[in-house]
Amino acid sequence: MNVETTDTDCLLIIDVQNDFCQAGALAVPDGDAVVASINALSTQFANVVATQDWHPAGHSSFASVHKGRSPLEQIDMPYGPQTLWPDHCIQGSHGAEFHPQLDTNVIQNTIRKGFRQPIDSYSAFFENDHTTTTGLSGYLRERGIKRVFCVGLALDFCVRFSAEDARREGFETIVIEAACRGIDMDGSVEAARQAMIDTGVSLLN
Ligand code: VGL
Ligand code: ZN
Repeated sequence: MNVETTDTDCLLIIDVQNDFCQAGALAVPDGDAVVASINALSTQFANVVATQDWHPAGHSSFASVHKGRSPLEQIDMPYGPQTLWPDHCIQGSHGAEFHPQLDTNVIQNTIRKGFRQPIDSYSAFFENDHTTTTGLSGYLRERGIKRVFCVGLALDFCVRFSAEDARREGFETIVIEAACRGIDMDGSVEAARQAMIDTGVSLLN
């Protein structure tokens, strides 16, 4: 895919990690397919940032730490509803590493998120309490970034919430759908697309 980019555009590569790809702990259907598209895109951007889901063992988003709970169930956390997941992207594990074919040389900065035990973080900008910041907005602003192009995994979770926050933070925001894949539980991909559109995010396919 060819996109016209300027030096105030940033490609934001979200969570292209082994655990979200084939045979991973939280494999996104066809997740590996994003790697080639992202590698083709990333060389077209002067600014490239990636995120890495980066949980401590026993993270509060893991179903395994909630007695009697299973992955994909929802629970109430102090900051709101939280979906429970299989153990995934544990700090330092193989599953937390970037997909081996992802071109990481072009990545200028990596934002790690979800490293606080009591709180999950889908968005690259704010944790799930919508208050605790990762510092990404300030970083992008200081670098003069005006437009953020989001790609990666999963479209209906981390890509969605990153894109919505990017827009709310004042960046023009585009999700390149061909370079994303979703988990898609209970129509969550369609819900995510609608929510992103309602927030002012552009979907490019
Ligand atoms: C993600 C669920 C849990 C994602 C991360 O990257 O979309 N989803 N942690
Ligand atoms: Zn996670």
